[in-house]
Amino acid sequence: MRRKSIVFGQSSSSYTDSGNGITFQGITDPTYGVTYGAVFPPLATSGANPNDFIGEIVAPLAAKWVGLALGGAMIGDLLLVAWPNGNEIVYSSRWATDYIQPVQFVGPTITNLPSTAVNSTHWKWVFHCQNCTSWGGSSSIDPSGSGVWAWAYSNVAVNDPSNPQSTFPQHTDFGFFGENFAAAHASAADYANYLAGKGGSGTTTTSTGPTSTSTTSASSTPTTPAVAYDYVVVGAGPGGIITADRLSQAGKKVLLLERGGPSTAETGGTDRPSWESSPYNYTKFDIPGLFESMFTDPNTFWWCKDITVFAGCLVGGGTSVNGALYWYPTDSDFSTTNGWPNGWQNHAPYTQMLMQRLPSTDTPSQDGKRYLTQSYDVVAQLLKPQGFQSSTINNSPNQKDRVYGYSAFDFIGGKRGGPVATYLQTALARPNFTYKDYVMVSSVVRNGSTITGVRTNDTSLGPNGVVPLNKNGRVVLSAGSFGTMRILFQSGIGPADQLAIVASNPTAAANLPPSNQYISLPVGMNVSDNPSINLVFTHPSIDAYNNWASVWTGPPQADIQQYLTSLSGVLASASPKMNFWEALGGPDQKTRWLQGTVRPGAASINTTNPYNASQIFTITTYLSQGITSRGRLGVTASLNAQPIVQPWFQDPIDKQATMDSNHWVGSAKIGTDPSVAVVDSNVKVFNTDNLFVVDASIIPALPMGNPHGMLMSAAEHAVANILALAGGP
Ligand code: 6FA
Repeated sequence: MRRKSIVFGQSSSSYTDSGNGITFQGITDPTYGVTYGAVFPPLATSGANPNDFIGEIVAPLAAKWVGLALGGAMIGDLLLVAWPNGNEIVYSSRWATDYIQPVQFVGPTITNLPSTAVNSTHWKWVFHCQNCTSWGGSSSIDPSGSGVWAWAYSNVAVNDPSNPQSTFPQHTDFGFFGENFAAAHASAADYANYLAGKGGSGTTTTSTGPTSTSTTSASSTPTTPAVAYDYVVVGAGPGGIITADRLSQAGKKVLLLERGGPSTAETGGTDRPSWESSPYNYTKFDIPGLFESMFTDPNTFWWCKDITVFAGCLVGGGTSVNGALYWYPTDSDFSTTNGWPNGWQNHAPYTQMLMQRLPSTDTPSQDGKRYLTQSYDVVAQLLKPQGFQSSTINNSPNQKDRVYGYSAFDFIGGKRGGPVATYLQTALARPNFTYKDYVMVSSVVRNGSTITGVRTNDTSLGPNGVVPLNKNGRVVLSAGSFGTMRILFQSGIGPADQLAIVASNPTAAANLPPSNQYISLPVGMNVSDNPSINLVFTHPSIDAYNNWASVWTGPPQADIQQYLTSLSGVLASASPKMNFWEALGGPDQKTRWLQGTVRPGAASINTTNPYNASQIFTITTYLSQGITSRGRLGVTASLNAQPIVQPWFQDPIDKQATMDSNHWVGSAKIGTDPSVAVVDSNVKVFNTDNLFVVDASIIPALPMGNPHGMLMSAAEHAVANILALAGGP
């Protein structure tokens, strides 16, 4: 059926490129400043229309590669990709059968036109694309109508820039726009001039064209009415997965949306090390020993590229990429002293629910043995004389003063486990639960205090990508400390200065509610993260495991065999081997807690003194519960999320007691007073009827240990409160 009208965040318009005199129909993406345009020859007066067009991509040098999908979808679509290499533009046509590396596509004939160039600020690809209006898929270009084009952008360079068929990492970002082909026709004379490298008369001819039927991309257009849900949960990190599982268990109709793609093999992930072959199927995210490689690989598609600190953008969120250190919460983690409102102190039933679903282990190797324990032994010798006691830490969570023990993890069966291997799997088995990945939520749609839907970049979910809610339906934001903050800002909820930044971004501004509906709340304030210091030592007994440098490309053969055949050995655990805690007094009479994490190897060494690199180990010391310093998170003009006031050592006494830990909490803090908190005791956003937050951002102050165990207990409690709160679906 012919698509009559589609409204997008951005629709094409006519512009003339002063550099080449060509009048294109296209857009400039406001976030990255990339221009995409096309111009077609005149429509045929009889017979088939021409199958070519002239296109251009003009991008700042920050764009390492840019792509266009000519049917608006990645799969089964003609994809064009280009990047600069020195003063040349390298390009190719590609095809993808899944959300994987697109491969060479033979069919189109692409020729560079003379205005293709690279200068000191931009690169410009101007090209003639022949045999480019159909490609044998379910979509095609109707030169007399309109369609959806998708762009892809990356700030990470391709792997072999001189090779048009180079592989490249997953795009940093992507988006859609409406392309009005009918308005994109040049006169025959102008088109001929354009092909010859001359400008035209500067006019384009607009044709309404014949009204014949055409095929368009099914994946970019809603072909059926949008499905409404009781609950839409945004973000499949630990907070979102637990929330979505419990809501669907209660019989609610639940949609879980995740901006990234698969992680472990169970979720469809395929990023496997070269040293592993069939029948084994373990990805980087499955094999605990590959944790350290997350930070050293060239192709880091798992990190969110629009957040300036480490954050996981794939199913599982942080729990698919983190060190998986897993601590059952202490009672003090949920105390009023630690900022929790009344009603949250009895965490035990929720922690029990968590432990039942996800027990911890301090012997992740499946043969029951511990490996690479030399650093544990050396540090134990240091701690014992100072009165530290050894303990199985998660057996007595409240006993933390001068205690050390083997590191505990939420690995399962020698592989990464966490909420993805447990809660997500039970949710996926329910017919009332739907999971969609590669869906980016920008804002909630609201009418005053009532949320009516969730705005996404996926137009198959509803008109303009808006997912509607059932009667009394609710939205839960679980996009993490940075992601939730950005969605709130783009929904007109937050401090005035951050809403002003959103209002000055043309794409985001179009979706803001009227300013008299803005909700002023301290989103992004009150943020903390553990200040930490890495102390690097050498000791003759240490095996630094080549500082984990070859673990992705080629760890020792014996370790590979042991892991693949029995899920045992060094590779069955992440790098940490020991943890310890101590309570520190301060001149302000407050107790601050110090956590230590001990591991072979070292991430950063800054010394001019000689040392034996094969014998290094690290003690990371963090300040955790009790620190008083707070920072602030916010967005840049292009809406990248970032810390705007660093949270470490704002209070000099924090500093006196003892530097980034990726444990960000507090940007949508829970509390009872909307002047200092963002969500109430039921995790409902103040001054809204049906908007909730369940992720690390609600945590008012750092817990005793690495936070995701405590966060998952809080998520169990939060979702129970949401279900118990009257007025829902
Ligand atoms: N915590 C621990 O307890 N132990 C550790 O060992 C540990 N290590 C690390 C670590 O090594 C790194 C490198 C990082 C980054 C974190 C670590 N943490 C550790 C912290 C822990 O992982 C986090 O505290 C925890 O994952 C926070 O869980 P949340 O549910 O609050 O948020 P996530 O960021 O995990 O998940 C958010 C999800 O939403 C992501 O999947 C993201 O892709 C998705 N999302 C974001 N914006 C979205 C949007 N607009 N639309 C759709 N989806 C979106």
